[in-house]
Amino acid sequence: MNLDLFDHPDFHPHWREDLCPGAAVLRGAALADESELLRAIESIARLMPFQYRATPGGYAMSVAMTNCGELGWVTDSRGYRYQATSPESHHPWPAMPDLFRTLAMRAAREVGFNDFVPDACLINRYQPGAKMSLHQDKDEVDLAQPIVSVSLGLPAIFQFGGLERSDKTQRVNLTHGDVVVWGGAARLRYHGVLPLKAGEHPLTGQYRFNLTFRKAR
Ligand code: MD3
Ligand code: FE
Repeated sequence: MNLDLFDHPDFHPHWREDLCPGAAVLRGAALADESELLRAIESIARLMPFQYRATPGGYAMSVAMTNCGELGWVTDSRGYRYQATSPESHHPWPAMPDLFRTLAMRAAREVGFNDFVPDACLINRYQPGAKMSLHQDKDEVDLAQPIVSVSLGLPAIFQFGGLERSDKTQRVNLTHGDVVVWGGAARLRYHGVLPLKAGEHPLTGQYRFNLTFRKAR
């Protein structure tokens, strides 16, 4: 009989890397749920297809997006905002799967945000070349609540800056299964994602998915 924990197929250790006060990477924290998370993304995308939205300034985003939960993040010529329905179908976003909510709440709690209950989950899909320019997340009402992000599929280089756009940025590799909690002093820091390098991931093919969980209202 083999009692070695590391030989158990469902045992996934994860470890914490603090980036700065308020921001911590939980490396591998989503690995135990990888298949279920990806199946859920597929079923959400069947109901609410990924869209390439336009920035308020009229640029087409290279990242395709959909949402689940009570509120979804959207952008168009009228601006950035959260809304309860899809701009295309006017239907409510699919419910947030319990697994998503539980994973996000557990991660936030591990970093000291004990009352985080997300009401919005933005699902970003990157293909080779897709990027996200340096920005702040400030469309949420309560900036004391953190944001939790889950990376799946191809790896990305994340840029983490300061409170001013011109502050120098550090690069952080985000790979399949990483969960990051961004709160406190890190909450309003500029951040972005460098153009995705082409590759083939055994579970997601040419894509990277990122789930961002927020308390929007
Ligand atoms: C740091 N998404 O959707 S998640 C976004 O990988 C977004 O798709 C990126 O930035 C992605 O807005 C990065 C990591 C993240 C999210 C929110 C933050 C980092 C953050 C808020 C403050 C500081
Ligand atoms: Fe962001």
